[in-house]
Amino acid sequence: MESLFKYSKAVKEALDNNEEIVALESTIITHGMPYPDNLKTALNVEEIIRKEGVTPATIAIIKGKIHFGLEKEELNFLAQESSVYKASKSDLSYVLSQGLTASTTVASTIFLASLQKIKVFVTGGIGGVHRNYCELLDVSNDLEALAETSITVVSAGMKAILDIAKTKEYLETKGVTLIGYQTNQLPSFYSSESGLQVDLRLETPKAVANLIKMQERLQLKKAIMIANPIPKKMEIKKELVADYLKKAEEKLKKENVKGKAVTPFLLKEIVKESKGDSLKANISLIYHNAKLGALIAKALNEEKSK
Ligand code: PSU
Ligand code: MN
Repeated sequence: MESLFKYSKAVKEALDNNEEIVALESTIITHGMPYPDNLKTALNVEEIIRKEGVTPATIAIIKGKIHFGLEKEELNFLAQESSVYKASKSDLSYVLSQGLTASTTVASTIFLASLQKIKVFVTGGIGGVHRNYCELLDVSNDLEALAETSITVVSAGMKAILDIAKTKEYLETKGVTLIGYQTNQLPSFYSSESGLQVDLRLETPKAVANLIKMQERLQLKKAIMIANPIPKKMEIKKELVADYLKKAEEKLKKENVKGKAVTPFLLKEIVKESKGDSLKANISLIYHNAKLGALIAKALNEEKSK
């Protein structure tokens, strides 16, 4: 049978030599940001990771093949093509068996990364329990995937458009370890704080690497979520975000947007409401996460060689 997997040269080499890799999702590129910011951000994120001597592996599905590491033309295509499908875990077999092209969400990316034994994944913010949860049981598959996958996810918390308190509870129920990186507060994506405490806190990439090693010794097949607050000078105050979100939600209701279109719709509306400030914040938090993810991957490799 023909292989489902395609590797960029750099990722192939890193996998063969057992070198550090950081996995990246592609829905941020196709649905999370407008062109050309999406392309610029994707390229910069990869560069930040490379600068630390770690290999980035952006994951996406192109013509029915799972790509680990994208060439520049492929990134360029995904960034500009507006009809690319957003594939969560429930869409994977469909997309692959139909030979389609799709971006991968946090859920599907961490699943695919774990197939290659990649241990660290970086994103902006994870999906979670939506705020109209009681009306419609809209809970991102990201949370189930975190409950089933051995990988460390570096993010700036849950996306601000979600019910953050419920998402936090859900993670606990599912046995996902939530760590505040140099913070006692759960960050909330555009803001460094959420008003909610995190119980567990770590200070260094090495401490995170030790935690990952322990999780492996225990064979706990759960994700570890590292909540890395957006740098204070780039943050948007949470009261202001609440304001933007309220307006975005009114529009969502009026236009009756549902399902997988909800997250991209709200993110886009908040960019408009904030006159681009939220996009700037989104970009800078991703860069910040990329750096930390690379440092954790490096620390993990140092621990391994001891
Ligand atoms: N973070 C961002 N922008 C995004 C996403 C995350 O900064 O676009 C994407 C991720 O791919 C995440 C998805 O997995 O949104 C969640 O969507 P849903 O609620 O439909 O599961
Ligand atoms: Mn959703």
